[in-house]
Amino acid sequence: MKQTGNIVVLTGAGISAESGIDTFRDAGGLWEKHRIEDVATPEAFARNSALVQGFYDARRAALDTVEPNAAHDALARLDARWPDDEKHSLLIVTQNVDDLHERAGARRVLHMHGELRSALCGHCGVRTPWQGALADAPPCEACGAPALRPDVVWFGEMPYQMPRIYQALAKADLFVSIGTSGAVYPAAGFVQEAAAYGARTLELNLERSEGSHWFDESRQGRAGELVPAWVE
Ligand code: BJW
Ligand code: ZN
Repeated sequence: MKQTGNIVVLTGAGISAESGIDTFRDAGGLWEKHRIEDVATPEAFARNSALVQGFYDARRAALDTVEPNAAHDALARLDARWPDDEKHSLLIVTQNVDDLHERAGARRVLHMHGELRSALCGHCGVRTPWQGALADAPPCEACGAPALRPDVVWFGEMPYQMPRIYQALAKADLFVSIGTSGAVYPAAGFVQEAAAYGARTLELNLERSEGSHWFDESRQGRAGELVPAWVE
């Protein structure tokens, strides 16, 4: 068994649920009006950009009304105390587009599915910090293309920073997955990737997920309880 110096944490919508942000695949909220597959695709944006912009504008505005919870706080404490040297590293890979890890104080965070508080030029690829609505955004400052889009990764698009993630998985001694259903690839495959390189794997989720059987250990409960208990 390797030591647990190199840690990769993967987070999903379940870690922000107790902050009041709806998850994608649980009952309730936004997702009963729109199937995620119908709004989170480039085809949906091409078909009805107003619908898709409105969907993300509402979620961006809602960020002002929520706060990090005990699970985000615990990961921020882990980040603050975990060394970064030849024997230790930490990478928090989040699938979430909210900024609650950062607001809790975590620094080693990678947003593989993009960020609500960023806008992307679909023409030239420039990414710009963004707070307000995109529905009435001006043209791209870099190339003049008319419409900026949400800087999020839709189905069929390549998630951000995959080489860096696979490098971290390859050297991981411990892989911990928190609050994700394991329904969306490539993130759903990270557990097998890490295990193949010899990492111990741990799942913390409200219920058993589609990929639970891939983990060495799976604990069921609320992230706000399980994550502080694991970190401390
Ligand atoms: C709690 C809790 C509490 C609740 N405490 N827990 C067939 C096979 C394999 C792949 C494919 C396939 N067909 C198509 C694909 C590819 C496709 C894919 O995976 N499709 C699946 C539907 C099968 N993937 C892609 O297209 C990706 N790109 C890609 O593959 O590029 C090529 C490539 C190849 C190889 C390497 C690299 C690249 C892109 C996927 C983009 C996903 N985008 C979204 C939208 C982002 C913007 C936005 O936010 O709107 O990302 S979709 C949505 O799902 C969002 C999430 O990040 C993602 C994952 O959801 P998550 O976080 O797991 O949420 P839920 O709701 O599903 O689960 C929450 C969990 O929390 C539940 O289990 C609850 O129980 C739990 N929970 N309360 C603890 N209090
Ligand atoms: Zn541009």
